[in-house]
Amino acid sequence: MPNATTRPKRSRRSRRAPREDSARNELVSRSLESAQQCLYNQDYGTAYVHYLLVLNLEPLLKDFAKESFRFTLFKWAEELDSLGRIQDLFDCYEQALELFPVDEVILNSMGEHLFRMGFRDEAAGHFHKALKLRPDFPEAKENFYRVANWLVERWHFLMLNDRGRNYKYQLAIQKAVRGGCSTVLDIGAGTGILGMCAKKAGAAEVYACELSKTMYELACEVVAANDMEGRIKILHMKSLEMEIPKDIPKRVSLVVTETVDAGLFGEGIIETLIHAWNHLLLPPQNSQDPPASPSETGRVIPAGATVFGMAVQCQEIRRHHRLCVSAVGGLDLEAVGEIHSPVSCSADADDSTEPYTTERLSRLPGGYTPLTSPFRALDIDFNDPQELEGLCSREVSRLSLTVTQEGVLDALAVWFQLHLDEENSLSTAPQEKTCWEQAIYPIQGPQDCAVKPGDRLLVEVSCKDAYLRLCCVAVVRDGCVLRLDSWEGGDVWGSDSASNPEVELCSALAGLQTDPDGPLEAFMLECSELALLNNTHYHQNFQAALNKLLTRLKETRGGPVTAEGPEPLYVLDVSEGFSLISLIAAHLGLHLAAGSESGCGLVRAYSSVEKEQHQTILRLLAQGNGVPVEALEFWLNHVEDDSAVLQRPTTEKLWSAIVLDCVETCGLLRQKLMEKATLGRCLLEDGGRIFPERIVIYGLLVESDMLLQESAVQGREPTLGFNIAPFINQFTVPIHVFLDLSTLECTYLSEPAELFTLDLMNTHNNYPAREIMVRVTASGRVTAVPFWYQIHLDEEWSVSTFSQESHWKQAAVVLQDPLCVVAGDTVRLTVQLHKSSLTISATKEQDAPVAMEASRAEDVVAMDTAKEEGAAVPAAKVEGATLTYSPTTGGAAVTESCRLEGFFMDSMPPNT
Ligand code: 44T
Repeated sequence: MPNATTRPKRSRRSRRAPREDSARNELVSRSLESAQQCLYNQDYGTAYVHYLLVLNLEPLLKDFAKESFRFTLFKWAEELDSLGRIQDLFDCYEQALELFPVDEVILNSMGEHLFRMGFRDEAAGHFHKALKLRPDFPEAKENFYRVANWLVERWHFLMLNDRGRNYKYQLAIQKAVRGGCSTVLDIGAGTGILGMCAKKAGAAEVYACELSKTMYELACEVVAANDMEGRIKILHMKSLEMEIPKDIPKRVSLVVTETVDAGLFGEGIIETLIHAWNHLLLPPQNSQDPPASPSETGRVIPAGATVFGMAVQCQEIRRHHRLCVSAVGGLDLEAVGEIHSPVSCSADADDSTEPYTTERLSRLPGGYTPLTSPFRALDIDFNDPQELEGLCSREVSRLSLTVTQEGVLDALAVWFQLHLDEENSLSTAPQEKTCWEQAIYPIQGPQDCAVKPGDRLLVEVSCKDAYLRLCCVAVVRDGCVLRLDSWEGGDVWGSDSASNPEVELCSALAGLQTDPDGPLEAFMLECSELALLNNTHYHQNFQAALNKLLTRLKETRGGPVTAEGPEPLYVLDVSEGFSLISLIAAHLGLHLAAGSESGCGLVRAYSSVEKEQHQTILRLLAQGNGVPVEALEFWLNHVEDDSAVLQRPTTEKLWSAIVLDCVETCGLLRQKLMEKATLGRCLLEDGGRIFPERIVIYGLLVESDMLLQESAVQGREPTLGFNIAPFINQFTVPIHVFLDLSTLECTYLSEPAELFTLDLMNTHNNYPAREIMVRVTASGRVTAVPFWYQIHLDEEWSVSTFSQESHWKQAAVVLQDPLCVVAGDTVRLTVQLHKSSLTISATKEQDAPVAMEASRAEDVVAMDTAKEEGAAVPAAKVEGATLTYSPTTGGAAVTESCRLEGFFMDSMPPNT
């Protein structure tokens, strides 16, 4: 316990304290003693109150008592958290930060609580502050890198690096201002660039509003750095809340905005502009009236947009949005019927679904095939308030498109042209060299919808809840109609004898009434969960590795044979999200028990899927595959209340296999992986295994401008003449996630190299840094080191996170100072794993400084040894050892222990 029993040295000041202070000193000293005593007794709440009193009365003790105070705070916060006293918890942190406003450990710890409660922006703000105070604070770094995207989304960098876009906006703004629009409002200011353009072009009054707090603060910094402080009024609010004259004195003549997403309307531009026309803009120029002075009318940049669409075949989209396999890992999936992703435009889509997702078509692994020519889906004039208001009440428009290419209909892809004014426009089309993604409207349905040239697709275009929706409702072939909205598979081509396309279309639509019984209930899984379910290789390898282990355990097992059959083998799957592994194990158990009396099989599998729908899918699949209900349990159903979590199981039973979910879809190792492995290992029976047993991290050197562009504003030149980069680049993070390495535009500068090995059967919490020499195979600038994982289930079976079928993306460390190399050079990579976050630095071998001080390396090794000894206690004793697990590495670790204890408790099989 830090400092708890040491007495403070008397300071000079207190020796000279006047007599009237003696009563206070007495109180301080007694409270301090009480605090220490309570801390010793683990009465953290009382200890905390005493410390508060002491430090408020005698701030000079802050240095001396800081460690104990933090420790008390973190322990008390854990208790408050487990009691659900969230408001009290945050009140305590607020008090603590009043005493220690620049304490990075407290800030970071509060950030972690905020993050877990779902306050992501606020959490990110705390991590950022902690990191500013101590840039090398590993816990804050890891936390910040994981959430920086919430604070400043990565596309800000892309947009600022997109010179074409910047230039066209500048031209359009200049033209409008010089043409007489003298009062300007920038809606969704971001870094403030468009407002600054207007000011520079000579606008008399410029206002800007921005709803994100971080972006607002950034815009203020940027505007001040460009000597425009006081000349542009920036408001931290949503434009919809702005009022005249409260926020701006009078209506403006120009609104500039780029509040558009890949689906055009997703950032709310329709509502934003309707409100702006009603409340913030001068009246529009009426086309029937003679032209009025630009200073008396209002206008908007962009002036309008045209939306285009195209039907595509794309395997990558398909496997993320629909179930594409009929069996995996020995399980027949027929029993479950239709499963689709939460992206749906169908009429019965509810709140849990989004109408579209976004992808850069040109970067989809495996590519895509256009099935129709691009078609015009919608035109919208942002300078016509009536048109904007009418948009959502507008009739659904129906289009009939001719299929030009044979293929499977997987999605409608959508992009647009943004008309800034009559002369300047931006396009987000897939073939454009821009940073824009396209909106993807996947086709849902239980089976592939094969189309061929000459078929016609019936597409409905509408605007509901301010989202643009495109829905392919039917395919018409040779006068027959295949409805896609209520299709249950099989041959449902309705007959339609008309040959005239117009008649054909109308009668096709007439046949589109919904089936009165409605379609069968379809299940929903997240896109990454669906891609995982579709990954046959992954399940096959798990099945093989589990089978090997379970067969061996069955053979080596003596043990009591009860009346119900042999003592079962316990398998725990602690995967996050939906997972079939527990069911695969239970299913294997049936075969292993073949011949015995037990109808239940040899395996009791425990799944940690939480969602009711997920449990239903697993139950249906169990039923469909002959797995009895008793063989599959939902672990979290046993933990009904907090007290159950804290109850200590008395059973002696241990697990035969524990399946850990090691890598997040984004390409990073899961947080707390090492701790989970350490604990998990202690809960294994003799001969039991953790899956995976080992993870090997691979990486290679690449030159990729794209990765640089997405991580920071590049180049030394000011952006449109403004000084912006140094401010926004504070939010640069050196790790790029959700990367599709197979389609990244880049040059490979080396072969893949083994960077690191994590041995989960023998985990460390701190590994010493490792150095790898990589031979350069091509000349260029090393700008990034993409990395991925080979997940070894056992000696024989493994899965890679970098494969066509994988549901994982890759990640990359981006080097802001590229390393110039020529073929034949050697690059020294220093790879450090702290908890579950990887840092990589690269130097050229000949000018490489000594990358690590020897003493530091020794320290790390020494720490490892100590931790290992603790972790290696025999299983029977570990129960107790883990309960008293008390981390010593500061706030982050302290808050972890609570959850780890929870995990430990959660992971014991229940009493039998
Ligand atoms: N993403 C494009 C969206 N805002 C672009 O807080 C293209 C995505 C994209 N502020 C890859 C590439 C790209 N009042 O800071 C944001 C937002 C703010 C408002 C005040 C309002 N009514 C609003 C609405 C939004 O405006 C800023 C820009 S919004 C989206 C821009 C590069 N992935």
